[in-house]
Amino acid sequence: MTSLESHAALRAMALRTLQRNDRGVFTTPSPYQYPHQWNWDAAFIALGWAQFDLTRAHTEIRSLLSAQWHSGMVPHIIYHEGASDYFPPPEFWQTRGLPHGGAVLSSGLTQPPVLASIVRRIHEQFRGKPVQDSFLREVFPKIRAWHQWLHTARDIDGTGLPCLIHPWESGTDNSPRWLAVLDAITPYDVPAYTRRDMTHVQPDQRPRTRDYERFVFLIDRGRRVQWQDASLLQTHPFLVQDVMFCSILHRADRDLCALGGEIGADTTDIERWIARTEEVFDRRFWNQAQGLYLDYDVRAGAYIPVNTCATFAPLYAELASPAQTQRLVHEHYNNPREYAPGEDTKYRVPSTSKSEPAYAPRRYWCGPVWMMTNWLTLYGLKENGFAALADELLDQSLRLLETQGIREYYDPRDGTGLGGTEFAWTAGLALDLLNLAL
Ligand code: 2M8
Repeated sequence: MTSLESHAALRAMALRTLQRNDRGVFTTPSPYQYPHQWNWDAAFIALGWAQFDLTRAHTEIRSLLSAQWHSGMVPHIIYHEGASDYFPPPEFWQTRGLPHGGAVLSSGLTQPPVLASIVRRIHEQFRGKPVQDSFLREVFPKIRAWHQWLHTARDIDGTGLPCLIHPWESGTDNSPRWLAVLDAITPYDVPAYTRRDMTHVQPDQRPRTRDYERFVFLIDRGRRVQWQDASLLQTHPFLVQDVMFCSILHRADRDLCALGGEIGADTTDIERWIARTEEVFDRRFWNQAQGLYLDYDVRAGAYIPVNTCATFAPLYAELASPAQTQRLVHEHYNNPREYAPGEDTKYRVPSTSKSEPAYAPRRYWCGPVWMMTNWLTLYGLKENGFAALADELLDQSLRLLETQGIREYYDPRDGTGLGGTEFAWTAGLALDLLNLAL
């Protein structure tokens, strides 16, 4: 097959995957494992839909925002169709009827706010179309309210860098960067529950039992304080500032500011968030000795000394200086003991550095390659002058998709497709990557 033919085949497969997961007003991440709407998945899925059907892309985003809480939070799981065999079911969160909650059944957590950046990408493609222009006017204030909530209700130290209250908010659930923080927590009074996440995926690829127990414990602590932001900041046992989340938010703030400019909105508050993040980001996250960005454990008042691919996210946010960029690329991204292919791996970017004791090439966020983090890293490289490295990552990503199918994640050693099949955000990302390959 020529590359043109294989790209056309991938495009068709990506569309079939979106259609397979289409529930009319929202798209499931995968037909079996995740039968509801997820926040950042929905954004990437909308980007995919936009390549075929702009109205369907708008519907995806409208459905997501229809679950926005009165506080401004946009939740991480939205149960448009009620319960399923997924754990946790909607009632488990105890979010129904909360005065600061939303109109649609949802979790009590949020997820990385990539939405503004995706709306901007879609807008750039369809600017000038009346449906797109009115869509932008409709969603802009809602996304701004979400960002405002993140920069204020989740701000514990005046930096405006939001705190996360659960590893699920990072989207990288069982990443080794959270393991020591979780280990320091002793769960008690954990409600009875039955895991369902291993029905469709092998247990050795999923989070460990002890981590899952803490995931459930943290949900229980959240619901006991009715998910009130002030109480969570004061008492919640898990409180971290995440390099990747804050990078995604910063990029999204900048994209939102540009979108606000297009519709003549007042963007003073957004400009303030942008300036504040630029001022505090390095102080909070940069580790000069290691040449890495590290997450921060707010409860312990300490850096989390774990090297994962989250360290490349500031490139995507354009928060890294030229000197920091050089160190990230030469000491880490190109290092065969960490992220570069070598004797032990063929594919970039392992989600956890190969040098980490917790690196596990098949276990969920502990090592496998994810299209979402490849996408982020690719744009980071491209926009910081590393065109050849970005092209190489694009080629590798397309090869994985074309040879292994549209999977949830991939083994960096030989590329084997793993986790959920027919994975919708992977399809959305594949379609965006194909645009880059044109
Ligand atoms: C995974 O997270 C959910 C919990 O939110 C799970 O494991 O059950 C993560 O990969 C997350 O980033 C993703 O949004 C979600 C759906 O694809 O699955």
